[in-house]
Amino acid sequence: MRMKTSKYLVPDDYMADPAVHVFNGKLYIYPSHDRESGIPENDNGDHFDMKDYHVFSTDDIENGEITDHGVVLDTKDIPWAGHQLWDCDVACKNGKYYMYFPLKDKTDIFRIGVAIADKPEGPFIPLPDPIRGSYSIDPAILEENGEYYMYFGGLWGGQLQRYRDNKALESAVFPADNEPAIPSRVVKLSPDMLQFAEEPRPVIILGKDGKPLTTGDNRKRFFEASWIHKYNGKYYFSYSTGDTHLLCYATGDNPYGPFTYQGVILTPVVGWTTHHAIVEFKGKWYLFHHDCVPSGDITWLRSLKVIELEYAGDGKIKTIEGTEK
Ligand code: FUB
Repeated sequence: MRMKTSKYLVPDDYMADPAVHVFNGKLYIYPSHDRESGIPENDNGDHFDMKDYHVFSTDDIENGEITDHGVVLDTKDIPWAGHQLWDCDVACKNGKYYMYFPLKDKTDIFRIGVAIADKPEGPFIPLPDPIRGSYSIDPAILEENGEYYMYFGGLWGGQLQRYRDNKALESAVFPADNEPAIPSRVVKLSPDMLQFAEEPRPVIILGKDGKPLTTGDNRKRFFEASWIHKYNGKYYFSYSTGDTHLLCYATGDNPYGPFTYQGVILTPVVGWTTHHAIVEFKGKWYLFHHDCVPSGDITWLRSLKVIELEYAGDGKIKTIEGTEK
């Protein structure tokens, strides 16, 4: 039976930005933990002022209980913390679990930190410093043949427009509408999982004409919320278009890309942000995401959802409606 309508996973709290993985046969969900901070809404996302993470797990996403493992990392325990604990992801290597999280440091610059656990449900112990050379937000990890790759970056409040060639600019630069759009980044992690093994590279998304998407392609180009999964030997790089509120995807033949734009996964939801994870569990594919229906469209109080995701015979993802009738 197909789960045709989406369902809310944590009805009694606000959770967003799901990263989802199967570890030891169970599904683990790593969301951001939204809260009311009283900070007014602005284009910089200051109203997203989260302080901690919970982990959730289940054996049966369609009918089973969702276990809340409680607070597994708190900014008060992160030595370099400023504020704003945004979207994280978790990877497993040699029985250890590594959480990658974006957080503003004490000078209001987003960096990506690492915290380590012995179990997928944590608790996660943070390292004293962020990853050297890290910047911006929204890390997502791909494991491929024993190598681990991090995709990251986000515009506006995510600060990606302040960097070019991995160097900080004097001030933010947004390319003109006819210039290549600002890309997400991808970088291989060091064997100990704690640092970048190389300089981050741009994730190039090509249009059907074989040319990189431009800033003006704002219903297709990357904005934030990178995710990566494999299906039938292809790499599916998916992301939010931010100010046009779509989840889109592009496919490629290797983790570094280039990727070719394919289409829309999810049309706009209630709320400004849209963010997701795609994962296979017990033979079915699922889209995890969030919306602001339960909070009455308070854009910084988001609720976790899941719905089954389907591929057409040609490997295309069937578009899902963000607002169900
Ligand atoms: O949760 C804060 C930010 O909102 C995330 O980092 C973005 O992807 C967007 O969902």
